Amino acid sequence: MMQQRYQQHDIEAWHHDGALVIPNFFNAAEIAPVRADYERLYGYAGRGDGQSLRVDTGAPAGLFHSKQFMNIDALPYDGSAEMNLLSLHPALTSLAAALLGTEKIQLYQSHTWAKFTGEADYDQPFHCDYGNHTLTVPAEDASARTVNFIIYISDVTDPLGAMHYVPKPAADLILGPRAITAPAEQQLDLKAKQRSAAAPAGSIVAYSIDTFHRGTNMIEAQGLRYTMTVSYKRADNANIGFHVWQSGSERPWQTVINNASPSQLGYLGIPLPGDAFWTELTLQQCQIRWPDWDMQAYRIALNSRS
Ligand SMILES: O=C(O)CCC(=O)C(=O)O
Ligand SMILES: [Fe+2]
Repeated sequence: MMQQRYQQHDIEAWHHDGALVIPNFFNAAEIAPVRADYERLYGYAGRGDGQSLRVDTGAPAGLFHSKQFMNIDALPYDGSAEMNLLSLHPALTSLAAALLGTEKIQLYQSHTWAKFTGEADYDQPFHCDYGNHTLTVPAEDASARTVNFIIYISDVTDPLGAMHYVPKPAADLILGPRAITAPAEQQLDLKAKQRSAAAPAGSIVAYSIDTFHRGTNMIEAQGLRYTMTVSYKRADNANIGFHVWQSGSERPWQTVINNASPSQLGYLGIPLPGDAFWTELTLQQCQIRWPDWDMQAYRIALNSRS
């Protein structure tokens, strides 16, 4: 059995602070093939002249700008099985389940993000991410919120634009009932309490849709920052969403389906072996649709029911 990669105090820290950095959560062998895919997909060196771009916005802690959001692709990826299964890695799903307090979880977001020094001024204001994860606001019950991971595929230092966050107790002292982006008057107070999520490749940061945080600018010349954003919610939580996995049938889903375990596919909404969805007909038709999907576990469960 795989060794658990977190401690009970990590779970408590996440609930208390709204964020948690676990250095070297993934080992070098797990990250290497994914890094190779990023290099092929996004390039190795910075673009333009690779010198830091500083836009004087006049804002106390940066602004959002569309150029910050380039080089983003969603699951399934045009890459290796390792890249496609990283979001569903058992160590990660185990942590997501522990943080949400239930085994019944769903992957609702998985996207890449490659940032390069000089491609944008990546400095953002403090905000929460719920604006495009729900039509409402963060629930008061943590299990009805989200776990949002950033997985570091390359080293993420401060000069390479590490995310900064404000631990919840400090944010609560500064902000009352809040908007998605903290008001300009409070940005400097939040900045005074910010912590960096800087950590080496293989590390992860876990936060939630009610955690105030911001992207920071890249200032290291020719720098690159490769990350993957991966988010989980409770399986029955229709108040949260981001991607619709079923859209884009021309995308390389076979890399996920042919390589994932039944429980990993379950996190995408595919019924588990033994579910009433699986009948002789649905099994046969799924095998026609995905000829290289190993459906043995589903077949065995069906046969043992009859
Ligand atoms: O990439 C990061 O470090 C954080 C970016 C961010 O918070 C956002 O775009 O919502
Ligand atoms: Fe954010």
